[in-house]
Amino acid sequence: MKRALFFILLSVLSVTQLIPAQEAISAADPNKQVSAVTPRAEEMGRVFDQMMASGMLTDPNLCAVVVVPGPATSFNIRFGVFNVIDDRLDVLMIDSFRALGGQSLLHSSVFATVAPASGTLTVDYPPDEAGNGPVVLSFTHFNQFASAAFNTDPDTYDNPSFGATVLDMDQTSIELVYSRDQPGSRRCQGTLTFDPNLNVSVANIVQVFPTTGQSLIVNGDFELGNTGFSTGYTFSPGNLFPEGAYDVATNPQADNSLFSPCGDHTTGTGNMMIVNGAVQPNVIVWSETVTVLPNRTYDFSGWATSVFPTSPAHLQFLVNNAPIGELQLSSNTCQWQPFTTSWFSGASTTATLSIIDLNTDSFGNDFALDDLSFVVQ
Ligand SMILES: [Ca+2]
Ligand SMILES: [Ca+2]
Ligand SMILES: [Ca+2]
Ligand SMILES: [Ca+2]
Repeated sequence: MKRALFFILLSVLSVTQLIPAQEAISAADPNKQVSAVTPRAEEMGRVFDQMMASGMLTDPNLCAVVVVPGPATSFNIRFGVFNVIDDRLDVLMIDSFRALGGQSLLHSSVFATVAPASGTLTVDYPPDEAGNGPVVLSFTHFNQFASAAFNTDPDTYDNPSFGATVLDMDQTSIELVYSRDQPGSRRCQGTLTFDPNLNVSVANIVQVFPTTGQSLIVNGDFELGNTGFSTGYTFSPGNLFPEGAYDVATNPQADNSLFSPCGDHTTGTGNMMIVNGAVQPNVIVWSETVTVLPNRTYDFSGWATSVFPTSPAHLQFLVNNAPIGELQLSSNTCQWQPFTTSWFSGASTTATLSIIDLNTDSFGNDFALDDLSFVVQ
């Protein structure tokens, strides 16, 4: 499917370019004399196949692909933008301040634009032919698998007729803003690099905000020791015979000779939170408050195991005091069980994550926690 849609991009890249009226003003600038040079769709199809085969398009954080077709010596600076993700691309910014080997290029005009199929393309900057600086474009209806194309005229500070080549554009930075009316909306960034094998400059534009795959929980693996969280339990290092007590340590049996000698979940030799379940209800075992973006889905996950076989703990997970999931531990000790549950932030800007034990038996009801994680989707 992506391949078929890529051909739509290729067709807009190949649109016959009309020489703009301003051409007479800068007739000597080869970046404005590009009507003869257009990439052939079949060549670009091969490029796309190679990109797919090389794994260039499998990054889970990939937002969009931007290409500038070669050859390296071409003065035809024609950008093709292909939106990969299910989100609306609103703004594109191009700065070539690191291009031309660090001497920098300034874009003086944008021309021969092709808007997304059912949307619009507006040149916000440069304002006219006399512009000097980055390019800022805004779009409407630039949805998943849609594409757009346009040419720019890059010049140097002191030469408004400078002929920049595709290779000169290397290190050009491209930034995208998605759904800009949404708080915490997605930002993506990439850098143009000429690939001589593909004969095209490619920028894989990947998500840089919000940060994905990174847990907001401090010390979720407990490797920093007894820090980064709050609890209603009593910290009792080396002695977990009392109910309602916990330790952060590497071996439950060292805290209570009746417990199993479990390794932690992270490495087998690291720290875990070891707990002798409380006999009062609703005592918070573990809690932490984190800052969140509104209208985002977060995954709260982690691992737990019984450390004594009798009356296993029944854990409940809460966000902002609302239960969002439970985990009934088995009586098998030292067998780490995962839990994962999702939460939608809505209007919230903070999330207080907590874990309680619904079992209040005094005999048994002993467990450990490790590798707690809270990540935005
Ligand atoms: Ca130029
Ligand atoms: Ca120029
Ligand atoms: Ca650990
Ligand atoms: Ca107990």
